Amino acid sequence: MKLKIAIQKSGRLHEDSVKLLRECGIRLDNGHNQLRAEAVNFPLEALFLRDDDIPQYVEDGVADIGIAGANVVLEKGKQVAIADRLGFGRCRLSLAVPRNDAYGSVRDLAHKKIATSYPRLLRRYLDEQGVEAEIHEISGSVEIAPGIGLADAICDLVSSGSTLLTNGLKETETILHSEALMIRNMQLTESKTGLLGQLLFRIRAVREAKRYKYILLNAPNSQLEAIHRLLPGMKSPTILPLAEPGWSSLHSVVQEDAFWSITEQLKDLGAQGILVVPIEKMIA
Ligand code: PRT
Ligand code: ZN
Repeated sequence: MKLKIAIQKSGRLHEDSVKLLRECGIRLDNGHNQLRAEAVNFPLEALFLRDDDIPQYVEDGVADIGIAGANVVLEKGKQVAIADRLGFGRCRLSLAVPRNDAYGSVRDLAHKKIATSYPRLLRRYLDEQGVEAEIHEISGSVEIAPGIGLADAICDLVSSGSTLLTNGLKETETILHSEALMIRNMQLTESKTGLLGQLLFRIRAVREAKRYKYILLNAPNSQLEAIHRLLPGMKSPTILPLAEPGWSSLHSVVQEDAFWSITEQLKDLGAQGILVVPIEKMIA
């Protein structure tokens, strides 16, 4: 019995999805097969699909789980559950209008024509805002619609904003913040639920590890307490005596962001030879 995971075949989410599995210690052996791959060291099989099809395959149980953007999952509205948010593939679904248009609020879009590949999410947003507008569904190159007179505004994914800029558009409202999601079939068997639990446990350990660094430093014994207070670590730091009398080596973990704000204080307390190294997995 294997857990079947649907992954984007190629595109923006493919690399990060495969990398996530690899960081979880799961190696895919796909030989020359472009459609599926077996994991060599975990009971898992990957199916490579177009991202738009992933929610349907997971709903139908062709795949047990899948990785797709929240934008796709919510737009498709299939009966699937969200198992975790994965933190990559971040973007936003936004409204944009020609740069030179006067724009005060979303009310200005009333009775206008808006081009999008996300009619369902856009409809929901406009309804919430009480704005009546015409939604024109197109499947690609949405950003050129206003320039060729096809629409007055667009609703599309944005990350850096450069596509909007080069097409003479300005972003006016964000209707969804998106990232890759792990979705799951609603009727997984008990044993597949168990396997998914193991996978999610690894994913969280990898994610947790990325937030922290392992720190090693040497310090005079008299300052160990003060340094320990700056570095709460996991539970308590490891302290090893150095060959030089009165000195110890202290090992702990520290949040990446916090580290930069305490470096000066550590040095003021006499810490020397500070090493900060990445952690691969972290299980609290
Ligand atoms: O072939 P398949 O159907 O599988 O792929 P696809 O072409 O439909 O999707 P793909 O690979 O482009 O994107 C897959 C997923 O990546 C999306 O569903 C989002 O969840 C996520 N993602 C993250 C993005 C972007 N960032 C993004 N910037 N998807 C698309 N874009 C496009 C956007 O549509 C616009 O054309 O990039 C352009 C804007 O980018 P900026 O940087 O110029 O603002
Ligand atoms: Zn797609």
